[in-house]
Order: sequence, then structure tokens, then C-alpha cells
Amino acid sequence: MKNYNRITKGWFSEICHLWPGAANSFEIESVLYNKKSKFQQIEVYQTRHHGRMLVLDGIVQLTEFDEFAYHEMLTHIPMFAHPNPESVLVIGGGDGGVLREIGRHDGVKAIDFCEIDESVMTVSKAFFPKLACGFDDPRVNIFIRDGIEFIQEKSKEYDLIIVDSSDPIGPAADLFEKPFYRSLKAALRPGGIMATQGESLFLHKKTVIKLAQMTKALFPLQAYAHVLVPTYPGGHIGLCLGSLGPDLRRPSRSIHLDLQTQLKYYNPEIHEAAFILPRFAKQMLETGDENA
Ligand code: SPM
Repeated sequence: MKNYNRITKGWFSEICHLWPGAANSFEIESVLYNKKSKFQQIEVYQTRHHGRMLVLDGIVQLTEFDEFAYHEMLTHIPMFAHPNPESVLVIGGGDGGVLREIGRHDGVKAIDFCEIDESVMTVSKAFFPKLACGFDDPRVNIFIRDGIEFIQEKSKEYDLIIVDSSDPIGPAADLFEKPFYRSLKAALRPGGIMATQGESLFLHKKTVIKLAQMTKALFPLQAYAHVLVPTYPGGHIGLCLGSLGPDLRRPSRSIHLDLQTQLKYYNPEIHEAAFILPRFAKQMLETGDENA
């Protein structure tokens, strides 16, 4: 599927096949980078209000304005649901934002990071130093590889796996298919947890239902959370989590004051609140009916 993105009179508009008939637009001051890598078109804009913005194949991945909300929640919900995550894998997220958040946890011993497109890392290091600082952590081992192939080689290795993917088109398409989730489950240690970006409960219902059904069928515990991220279409994004043991819906341990003061979005109350869904979304996830 093609994305039809436009820059008109100084505005960048994301027009995605996942939500036809609407657009998300940002006023831009300048184009800082625009090149095709081996896998995708990578663009960086200076926006008028949202700071710098990273765009892959026409889809907005993050802005400096609110990236903290997405990265904190995708990372700290599963990190705090798990009682003692020591071995962590991140697939995707070449900007480094999830790595930055994992790095705040002293108990983590090793962080494997698998990204298919090294150019995203290079661009992030050049334009998003506050995210790319995640790569400086000495516990991070970098694998420039296809995440699907990488995960197939792993068995009971990780306490936590975080998938920070782009949309289910282009290089990330297979990260939304059942074989990948079977491999994720096999790569988890007993009591392990996986978390993946789960698109918008309002706008991407087919994808949300598919993700929920696949993960429900595979994991003893499964849950959907949602996060306010004004940069993303609809102003929010879902998170899909699966667990081999720990309750996902509440933190299993307390947060140190030192860490809490570093964070701008996550706290123990919002961990629990993120799983409270509107009635239509609960029904949609329970029944698989997108018109629920
Ligand atoms: N580390 C940031 C990477 C962002 N990954 C998630 C991006 C999702 C963007 N799509 C939202 C839906 C609009 N098509």
C-alpha cells in the first residue's frame, strides 16, 4: 500500500492507508534530511511547534515534542510489570528512544538491540542526540539484522522483548504476523513479557483486532494499553502486551524516587490507568468486531 504524503505551503501532511479520509499535518520550517536508505525513505524536518520530526516512508515516527510519552510507556509498563528484568531485547526503534528508557533501569544486565536499517541509527545520532544517547549504554549489543530472522534463532533468552516498529507496511509488515509472535514467545524466559506498539484504537481497528487476537491465542495473559501522543494520528497510540506470568496491568515493584523524577509521563498510577479502555474498545477487543 502506498502512503500519499504531501508538503503543501510549508505543511507536511501524513495521509496513511490505515486511516483514509483524514490527515495529520505539521507546519515545517525546514527540511534537515531527506534520503532513501536501502529499506525506506528517511526524512527529518524542523517543525514550527513540535521540534524535530522523524518520518519513515512518509509516516511520522516521532517528534521531540512528545516522544517521551510513547517511549516511556512502551518501555516502563513492561519493565515494571516484570519483577526483575535482567535480559532485554529491543526490535526496531532505530532512533534509540526505547534504549534510553531501558537504560534508566540499573537492574538490567544486557540489552540486545536488533534494527534492520542502520541508516535510521545514523540519522538519529546526527539529528536526535537526546534519543540516540540510548546507544551509548555499555550494556547495549547492536545487531543490524532483520528482526524476524534474529528472533527465530533465540530460545528462552529474554525476560522482556519490546518491539518498536513502524506501521504494518514496508520493512515492518511481517512484525504484525503470527509467526513473529510465536517466535517472540519462544524467545522469552519463563515469566517473560513482550510489548509492541499497537496502533490507534480509533483509527486502525483491523490492525488492533488482529494484534489482540494473535497475542491472546499465544500468551496466558494479554492486555491492551493506550498512551496520549499528540503527534500520532488521533492523538494516541495503543500498546499490545503479552505475558508468560506476571500481571501486566499493575507494577510488580515500586519505582525509586531517582527514576520517577527522570520521567515525564510514566508513574505507577498511569501504568494501571493505561489499561482502562473505553467501552467501544473493550468490546472491539473482546468480540473482534470493529463496529462494536
Ligand atoms: N521510536 C519511535 C518509533 C515509532 N514507532 C511507532 C510509530 C507508529 C506510527 N504510526 C502511527 C499510525 C499512523 N500511520
